[in-house]
Amino acid sequence: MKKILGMAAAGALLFALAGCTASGGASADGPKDTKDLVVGFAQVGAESGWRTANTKDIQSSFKEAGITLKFSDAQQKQENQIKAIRSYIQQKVDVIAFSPVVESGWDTVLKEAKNAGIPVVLTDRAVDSKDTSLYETFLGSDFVTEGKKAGEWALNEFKDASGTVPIIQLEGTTGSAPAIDRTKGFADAIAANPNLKIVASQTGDFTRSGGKQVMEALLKAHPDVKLLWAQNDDMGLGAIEAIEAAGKVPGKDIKIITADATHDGMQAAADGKINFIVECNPLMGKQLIEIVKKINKGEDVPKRIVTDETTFTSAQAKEALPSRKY
Ligand code: GYE
Repeated sequence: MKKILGMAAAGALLFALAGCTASGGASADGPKDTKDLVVGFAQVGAESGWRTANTKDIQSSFKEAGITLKFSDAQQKQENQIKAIRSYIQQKVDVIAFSPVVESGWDTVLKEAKNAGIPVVLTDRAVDSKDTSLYETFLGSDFVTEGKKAGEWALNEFKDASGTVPIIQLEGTTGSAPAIDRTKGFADAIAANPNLKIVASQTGDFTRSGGKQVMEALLKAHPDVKLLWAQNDDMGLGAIEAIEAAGKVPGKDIKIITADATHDGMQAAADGKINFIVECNPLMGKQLIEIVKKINKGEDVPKRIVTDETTFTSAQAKEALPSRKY
């Protein structure tokens, strides 16, 4: 028994070593046919319009490319994502891609993937692992820049204010890269004018119901609020319902900035209820497939791939709406 276990351990060690040296993830037998590739994708959940668009784009891009995609929805729970990743390791998929719900706590499972020789691609959200060899690349937005763009619009909008401008911030999922980074970018930008003051900042978990509920409570505590910075469209849309129910006019009595630029957000901006949207592009399917193909061929992939993004005022949203893809 001892001997068998010993052999198994030696085998595992060899396997681990092989995994560590397989540069770029190409197998020892050379690249596979694209149609034989299997990718496991561990999605965050279905919390927002952005996420729905992201899922749809990834699924349809893989279908189009003829690459098998195993897909799981973690319902915004890290433990479910970890389970999904472990099952992809067991199934020996060729590449694992996932959008980490929060930044911390991934090292163990990422090491398991590395030891099994399965390359990992981060899409959309980052991890805070110090060891960057645990993943091939991170494909996604620059969330600090997004927060900065939101803050810069606020700076300009309230540049002539003589007194305090009370701001409510609805944060995304606590501990997630977009919540951490958008908070930072916004704070850095508005620091240029001490009149701009965040009087309340709470999470709405990137959902419409979360945004509505939190805004209802915060409006009671801060009836003089002049600006809402909701870190995604869905929370902004939920907050708009709360603002209207409180007898105020969104976009006028309370100016509103959101992030994402999904269809529903852009519609609200075109209607004048949202004043400014910072775009965050969920259409990552094609880029992810290019990355998977490169990994399969053993080609180098840049460690960070940033998606291109813009911003929309109400007028620009009205113009762009008919041609929006999500
Ligand atoms: O802004 C939000 C979604 O990670 C960029 O997650 C993504 C964010 C997006 O729930 O709507």
